Amino acid sequence: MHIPRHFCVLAMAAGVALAASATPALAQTTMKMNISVSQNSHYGVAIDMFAREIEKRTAGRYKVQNFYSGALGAERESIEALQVGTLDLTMTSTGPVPNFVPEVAILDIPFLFKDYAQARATLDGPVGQEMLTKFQSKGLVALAWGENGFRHMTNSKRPVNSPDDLKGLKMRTMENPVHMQAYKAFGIIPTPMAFTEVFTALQQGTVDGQENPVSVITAAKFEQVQKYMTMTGHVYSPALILMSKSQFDKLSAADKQAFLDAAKEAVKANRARIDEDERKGVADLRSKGMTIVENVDKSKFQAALAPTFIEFGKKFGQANIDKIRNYK
Ligand code: EAX
Repeated sequence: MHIPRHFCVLAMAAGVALAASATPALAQTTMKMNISVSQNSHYGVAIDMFAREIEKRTAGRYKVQNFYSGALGAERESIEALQVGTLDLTMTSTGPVPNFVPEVAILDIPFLFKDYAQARATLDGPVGQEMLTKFQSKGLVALAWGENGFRHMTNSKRPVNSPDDLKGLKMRTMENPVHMQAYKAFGIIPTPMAFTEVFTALQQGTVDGQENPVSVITAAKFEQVQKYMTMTGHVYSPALILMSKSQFDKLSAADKQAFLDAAKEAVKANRARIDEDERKGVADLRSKGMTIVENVDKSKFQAALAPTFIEFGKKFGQANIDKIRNYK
């Protein structure tokens, strides 16, 4: 029996339509996540891992659409957007965070942590975990501590071998009150600005220099606009994976756990990338023309901050600072 071809096509189309109507469409929610640095970075690998983990752990109920290089705003703007609900997620340094959660500022004190292992253990331990609970009352959920890294000084004027060489340099700083107070003690003229403006400011000479971890300096290609770097390691810069509380509260208990677990996987990728950047980044920057001072006497930089450390002891409680500094 010959069945005309167009009947076959119609029958197939009907079959497909029937099957589709029988399968309930997956209700999928897409969330937006924004970072200030490029996708090829220690934050980029983290949020891309996060996005994969969310889709897997929620069986596709949630998707995360990632934006990089400050496409949806700088770090401070992103945190404000989480609070008002116009952005769902961000990964940010603690730079602007004290403006929202003052308790976090203690972590920005220079020379607080001695190395990555201690910093990570402290943040993953009781001190860091307790601090994460301070975000909920500010319309934010801190899913996990991430990492930005130990910060180093760069400038376009001169090599910095001692704190005296910093005097008079106009340096971009994060919008962070602890950093700005400390850097003034070095004789630096601190110029706070959002990270998204830094490359242009350095290129135009609006500022002489800036300070950031190797991961950020390499991701932002600062070797194109900075001649000198000194491995001061003067501040350990934590990072955070933050979520809008209004969005987090809509999740089921299981999905809340999925977001928390996905954040943990993201931080593993984040820290692994930093370890790699720390191994290779300095040689890479030197090969691209930067003059790098590696073995500075950090005790001289710490000595220059002695009066400021006394101020920080009064502001945060010396016992609180020592509890972190001596954490093992
Ligand atoms: O979080 O603003 C900064 O210098 C930060 O280190 C950068 O945005 C990565």
